[in-house]
Amino acid sequence: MADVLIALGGNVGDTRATFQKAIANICGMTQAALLARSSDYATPPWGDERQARFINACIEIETSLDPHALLFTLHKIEHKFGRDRARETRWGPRTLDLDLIAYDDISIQKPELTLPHPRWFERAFVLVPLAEIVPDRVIAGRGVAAALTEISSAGIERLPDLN
Ligand code: A4P
Ligand code: MG
Repeated sequence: MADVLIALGGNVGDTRATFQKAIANICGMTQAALLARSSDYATPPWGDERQARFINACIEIETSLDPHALLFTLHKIEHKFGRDRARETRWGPRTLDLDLIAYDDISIQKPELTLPHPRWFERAFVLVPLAEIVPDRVIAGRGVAAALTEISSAGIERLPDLN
């Protein structure tokens, strides 16, 4: 079984409801156990600032799928929840983005799958939820909580749990 960290993001539609359903799909479709789920956070748009704020979260799962099969399944789930890559711009609005942050300590350097995610430590919208669930985790030689102290998390708001 592999220990996997996944970042969720979205800013089109009812993103928090999408996350709930997407997490159930991730566990169902990847034969995974959900080990941890962060709170949802409202985050200022990064990259292209002329769009609605995002909701972001992170989960930790345990799965027996290999990294490529897992990414393929995540893409299927993005599509199921309305993601249309053909119509979107890089860093632009989307219903659901599922990024693989880390898969055990595996390192892969391919365009279609880079592990750990090459930009995980640069983005507060990933680091804030990640530090909530795995503050002591070391990814590619960097501690999660320590990485968070090196960037600004201005404007990020933790949202109350949904009932
Ligand atoms: N790919 C390679 N490695 C990975 C990996 N570890 N996990 C490939 C996931 N995918 C990986 O991904 C593009 C290609 O990367 C895929 O075909 C996959 O095979 P994508 O998800 O289609 O592209 P993207 O999400 O537009 O680009 P990228 O670079 O992942 O950017 P972001 O940061 O995910 O951009 N602001 C806030 N506040 N919150 C957000 O969630 N998200 C974005 C999207 C922009 N601004 C944001 C947020
Ligand atoms: Mg992505």
